[in-house]
Amino acid sequence: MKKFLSVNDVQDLNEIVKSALSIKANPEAYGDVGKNKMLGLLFFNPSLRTRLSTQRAARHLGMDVMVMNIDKDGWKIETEDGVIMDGDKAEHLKDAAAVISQYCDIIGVRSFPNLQDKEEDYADGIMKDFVKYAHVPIVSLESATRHPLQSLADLVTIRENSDKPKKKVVLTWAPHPRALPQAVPNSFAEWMNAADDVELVITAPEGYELDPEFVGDATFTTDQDEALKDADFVYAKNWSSTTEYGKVVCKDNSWQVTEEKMALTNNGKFMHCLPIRRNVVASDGVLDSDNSLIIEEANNRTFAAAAVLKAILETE
Ligand code: AN0
Ligand code: CP
Repeated sequence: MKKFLSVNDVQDLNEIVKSALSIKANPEAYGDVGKNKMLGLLFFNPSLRTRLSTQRAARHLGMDVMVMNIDKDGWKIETEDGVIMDGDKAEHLKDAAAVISQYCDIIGVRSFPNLQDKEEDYADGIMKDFVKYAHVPIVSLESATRHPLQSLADLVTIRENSDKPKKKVVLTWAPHPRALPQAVPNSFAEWMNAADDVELVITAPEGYELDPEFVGDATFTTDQDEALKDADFVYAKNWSSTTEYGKVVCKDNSWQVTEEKMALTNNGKFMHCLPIRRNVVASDGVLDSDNSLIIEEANNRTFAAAAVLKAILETE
């Protein structure tokens, strides 16, 4: 694997899920794969799970890691091409990416959308520029449009928890006081559509439809109760409006995932990428129930990241 930005960078989906599960079963078995290799993790935005689980993954492979809050601790980065840099930005992304490539064998980048201009966000400029200007493989730690390490961990979690040949997976929008990116639901939909054992249903209020590129052949409905019927997995996530891009339009609390909502499912398991606002997105009763997979899902981030790093290291 030469980069990891979306499901399209994965040659064999079943193989990478298997690889993650095999590392999980025996995390010490691959301790030489990344010997004398350096991973750089660059954060333009906050993170708990991605930041820690990816470091843990690197350690399982015997890799060293450097982490940088590039937005706070580095020079202010210019991304425009050909500009006269006489403003407040001291370093161009093309130089930073090339320099970091001198120190690192793989670079991970987290960069959220600005949620102002959809076209600009969906162009995913920072991630694409790192791919263009770095000399080493780039791993997305969540871009403006996708969160592939999360989606791989989600698929691993779903496969671990059901061997049904077709699992009904429902991606449901849920309320949130702030405007959040569309990267997690986009990416989740894209990965679920690529999996042969998942029937995906997406439910969200009007104006929150995801881009057709990500919805693919999934069913979309604005009727959450209808969607939840017989679900094997319920994946909750807030995202900001599509029609009024980047805005919070719907504040309807009846979209919160509660025990009453979960009762509509087929004894369904509950998932969320975290961080989650309790009793806003989903109730304590759901999050702390035996059917909640949130902590195992976060645990699987380590093995998803390890499988991706291993696939890249083995390609070099
Ligand atoms: C981010 C998001 O919604 O994309 C990160 C989730 C992994 N969440 C928040 O900003 C709360
Ligand atoms: N799920 C996830 O990516 O969490 P962080 O934003 O804390 O890394």
